[in-house]
Amino acid sequence: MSEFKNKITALRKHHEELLNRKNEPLAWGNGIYEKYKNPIITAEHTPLEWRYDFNEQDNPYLMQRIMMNATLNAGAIKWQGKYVLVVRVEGADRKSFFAVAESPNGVDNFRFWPEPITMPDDVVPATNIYDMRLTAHEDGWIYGVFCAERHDDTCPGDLSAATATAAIARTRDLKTWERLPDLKSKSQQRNVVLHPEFVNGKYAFYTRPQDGFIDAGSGGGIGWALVDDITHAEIVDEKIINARHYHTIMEVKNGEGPHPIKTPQGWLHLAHGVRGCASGLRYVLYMYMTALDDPTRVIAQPGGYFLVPEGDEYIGDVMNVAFSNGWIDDEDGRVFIYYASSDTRLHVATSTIDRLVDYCMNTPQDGLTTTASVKTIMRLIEKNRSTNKE
Ligand code: M1P
Repeated sequence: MSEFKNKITALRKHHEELLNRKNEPLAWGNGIYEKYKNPIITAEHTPLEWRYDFNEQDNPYLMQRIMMNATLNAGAIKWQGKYVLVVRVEGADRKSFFAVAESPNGVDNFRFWPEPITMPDDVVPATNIYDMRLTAHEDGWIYGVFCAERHDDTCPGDLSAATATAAIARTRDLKTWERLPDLKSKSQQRNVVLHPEFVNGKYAFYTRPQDGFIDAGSGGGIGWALVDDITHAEIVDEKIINARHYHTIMEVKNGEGPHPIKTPQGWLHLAHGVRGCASGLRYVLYMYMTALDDPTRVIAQPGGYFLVPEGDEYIGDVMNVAFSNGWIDDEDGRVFIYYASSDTRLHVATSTIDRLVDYCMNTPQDGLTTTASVKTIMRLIEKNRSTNKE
């Protein structure tokens, strides 16, 4: 065999070993969920055919002709018995695109489908698209709501001025996507999520109004808006349902993660909160619950964060970021939480509906002052003293 063919064989073997690598839960977590030893999808998991030209004449050095930078912020769905992610893949050219990866068990053996998604453009094409939230809606369609980023042409001299808009597409097979017009809104929008059920006969969106591309500014938190026609979606009334507060994990920004999971006790929400510090912005995940009869009424809000970047997760393209826009609630009550670390690679954490509801209902709320936090700790100490006496 030629040296070139040997190199290809070794490359394919190395790639297969990575794709087939078993994952294991880490010991000694927090009891709320288990994190896992390995990331589930990295840039190295992308198919070799997307990166290498295997023609010896054209690529004698077997170089990567197209490099991949990151695999992050994936929408998630259980589909035909498989754990399926619509991954945000980012090339070395900084453009993100969507690609489907599936696993037989949700924690390892993720494999990309052979081709990335070709997403149709809206009337005004976007420069970049990312962070799809998947919703299997009761109308029968699977919707993907994602951010469409365009240059802000009101600032012609500023090459980093951009606008964020919520884009909407729908599919029945995750392969062919019908693009609908972008969500019309007075403000910029990112982290927009479609609720899975009709509310008062309308489509319901979790929103995140923001003053600028980066700054949430006067947008007070996670919002909610009802829309009559998803094929011409427009926000007319928007109300904030999960507000930001001073000196909390979501002081600067927050945003809905995947669509909430329906449980007998209420809707279970996963979201991200952002605060500023000397090393930049810190993105962490948090949870809350809303009432079944009114998904805008918060019934539980555990204080502080739920999941943060730890160890190697802290390092990457955008440091100190944990972000999630996909989770799967399985038939047996297990929940697979897919999160990205530092905008670089994807991980899974596993829990159950029961544990997550318990976490939401029984974790003390943030009292918003040091005095309140110490009182909360003291109450637990006293409780443990009386338990230990029994
Ligand atoms: O870089 C961290 C995250 O920043 C954005 O989130 P938000 O809109 O809340 O600031 C998104 O661009 C997200 O993709 C990214 O992970």
